[in-house]
Amino acid sequence: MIPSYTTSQFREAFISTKTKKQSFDDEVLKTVKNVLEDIRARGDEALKEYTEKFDGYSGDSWEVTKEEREAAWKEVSSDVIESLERAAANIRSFHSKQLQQSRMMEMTEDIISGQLFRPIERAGIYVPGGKACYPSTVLMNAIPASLAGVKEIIMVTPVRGGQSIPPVLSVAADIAGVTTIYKIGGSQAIAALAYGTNSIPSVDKIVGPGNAYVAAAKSLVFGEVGIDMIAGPSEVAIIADESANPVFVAADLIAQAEHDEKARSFLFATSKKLIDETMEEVKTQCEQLPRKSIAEVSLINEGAAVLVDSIDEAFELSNALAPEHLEIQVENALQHLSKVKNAGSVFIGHYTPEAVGDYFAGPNHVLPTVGTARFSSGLSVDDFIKKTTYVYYSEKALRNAAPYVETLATKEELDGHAYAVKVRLEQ
Ligand code: HSO
Ligand code: ZN
Repeated sequence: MIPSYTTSQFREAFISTKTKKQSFDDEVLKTVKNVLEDIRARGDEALKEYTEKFDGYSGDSWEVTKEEREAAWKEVSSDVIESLERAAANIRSFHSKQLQQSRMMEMTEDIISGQLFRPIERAGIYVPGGKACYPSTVLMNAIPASLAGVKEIIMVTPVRGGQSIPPVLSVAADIAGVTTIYKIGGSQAIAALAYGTNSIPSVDKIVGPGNAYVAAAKSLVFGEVGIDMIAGPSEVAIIADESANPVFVAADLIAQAEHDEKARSFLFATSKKLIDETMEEVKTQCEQLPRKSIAEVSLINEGAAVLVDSIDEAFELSNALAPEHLEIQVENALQHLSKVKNAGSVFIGHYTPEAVGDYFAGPNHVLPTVGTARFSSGLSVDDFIKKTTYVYYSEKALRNAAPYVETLATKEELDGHAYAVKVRLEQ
């Protein structure tokens, strides 16, 4: 069911810059531009119209009230609450170690320099409400923000065919420290967060996944507000040798594929036997899968199995691809970790399925996709922190620096700069 590729065919199809480009459909961009302009111009009035039209919600207030948030807890079963709380504890523990103190780089009598680390004031978290309604994503987005010290964490999510949001999202929001939840979604919600309306405050940065409209809206408001990333389809690359269990490998390829039709599942294996057995397993396991039709489309259209000559060749391929998730299912897997150059998150050994990281282990599951792990990283506390540099010079220090600053300023024909130094030393 998963097509076979040679290494060079795989490179051509998935790694070449020609095939990797992420772009938005013209129609989507046009629609989103209109929505953004409309919300900027007409605020709440436009937001109400779009929310009625797209989400079927006609209420006058978008905020999920304290009472609604309390009531949600009674609608979610205790095993789900316990699992969310345990996952949250692991995510919190992992991310808390990313926190850094403001620091001084130099401190003498005459020169002090350093960096101030300050949280952004207000963060907006987009949580999809359609096919992909993931409470785990609420935890992954809000916990780093809360640890960073963001005062207001504003979550937006659309209602689904009614008046309220899924209770489990509200419970996850409480566990993760979300301050306010608004029942809005789509590009109109991104516009409201970016520009602010009378009832929705503008934020400094918007994070979280969404459909093509949400992604396009985030890319268009970027610059006026920060964004985390433009996420493409989710992907996994599995490096496997003959020690791998085809049942496990197949399960992980399918777990990726069930996300959506565009999800990408790749296997780089050193053993033909493993590939053949994995293919058989994929067929068998897909039969039992409730999301069989999604997974099959994804595996057939977007998947790939590549027979490689060696584990090292598999790593070369994987580094060139820069997958969002990389699984290393080979003997002594931990010893190969140092070969990873480009990947969003790595899952090591036969008993570390991506699923344990998606929900529970602690690292973030909001990760760079479609090769962007070459230059960017998964969501972390850093996404919610600004690093302001500072410097102090005494008169003596300025005197020592003056000739060099003046020379460079003169070279750049910026006499005003040179004078700003000179005038202080002349007095
Ligand atoms: N694999 C997804 C995250 C996720 N999986 C959420 C299940 N729920 C992207 O990393
Ligand atoms: Zn997943």
